[in-house]
Amino acid sequence: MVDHRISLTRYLVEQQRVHGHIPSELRLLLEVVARACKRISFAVNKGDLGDAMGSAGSENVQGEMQKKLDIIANETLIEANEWGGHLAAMASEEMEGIYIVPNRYPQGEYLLLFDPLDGSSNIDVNVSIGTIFSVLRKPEGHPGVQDADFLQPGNRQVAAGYCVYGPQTTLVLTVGDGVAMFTLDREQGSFILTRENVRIAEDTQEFAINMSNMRHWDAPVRRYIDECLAGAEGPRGKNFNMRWIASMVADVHRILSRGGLFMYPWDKREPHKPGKLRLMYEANPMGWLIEQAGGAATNGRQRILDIQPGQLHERVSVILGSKNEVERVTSYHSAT
Ligand code: P6P
Repeated sequence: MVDHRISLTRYLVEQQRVHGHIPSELRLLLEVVARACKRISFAVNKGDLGDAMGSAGSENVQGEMQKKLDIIANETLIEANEWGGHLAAMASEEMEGIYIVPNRYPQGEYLLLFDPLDGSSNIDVNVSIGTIFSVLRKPEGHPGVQDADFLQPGNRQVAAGYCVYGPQTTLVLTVGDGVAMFTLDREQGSFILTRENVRIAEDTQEFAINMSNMRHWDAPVRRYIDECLAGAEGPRGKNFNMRWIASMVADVHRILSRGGLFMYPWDKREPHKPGKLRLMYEANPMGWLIEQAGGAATNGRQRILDIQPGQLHERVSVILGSKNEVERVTSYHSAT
């Protein structure tokens, strides 16, 4: 039987050849990233049958305890991408500084940023986790690559996506022409197009936030959640549902699949930090995907993709998802 399904490879070739959306170097980069995600998926899916579970006994640059799979995922992405000639450098949540492609390999024109395994506190309890990635062009006009080359706003991304390791392994991608989803066919070992032109409804009755932080929130967030909790008898005139997976990839995948609002806002616990999540390799790629699907993403006051980064690992307050709800929360901030 002829397989009429469209593979990731064919989708990317058509984005390159038919739509002219991506050059061949970027197509090759995305195929390598997808192959790396496939390998990470196989390591994650082994669970206790492999020897990759549990803590690595080390801390990452963020001072967070590393899981063995955090390190394996990071190394998998580095090794898969360093030799291909399409990248100048990489940056990762698991590494302090940038990783410049070694001189023994040709240097390319792209920069790859990633959170190699987001939500890794969920690994040991078998809850969905994922890899988040973002691609920028290396600025021209100077040889080599510098840290500052990475400090570009999210509106300069040329590709962004994630791979969620859940009941299915699904790669979700945008190159600026909408959002497409590819499910891993484990029998053939290839990602198959299962959804494209993904759209998020502008309204929702489902929000995602860690409610245990309620007493630490700023007034606009507190007002929004209180109104949701007041339900049909309250000012919103409708009931709301709540979800919190504590894995951004899984929460965002649900929102891309059925709408919703995700918030990890600034709070009083560490007032000097603008938020918990990272701008460059979490909020920017997720924000672009959400916008490409018709949603919105702000830090409460500004479009996330317009934020000019000052540091590679800087954090940001994140409010993203169904457009009308993001605009409502953002309006509550501007009212203060
Ligand atoms: P909390 C995972 O550690 C993560 O970075 C995101 O994936 C997730 O949304 C958030 O932190 C969960 O944070 O404070 O609820 O454990």
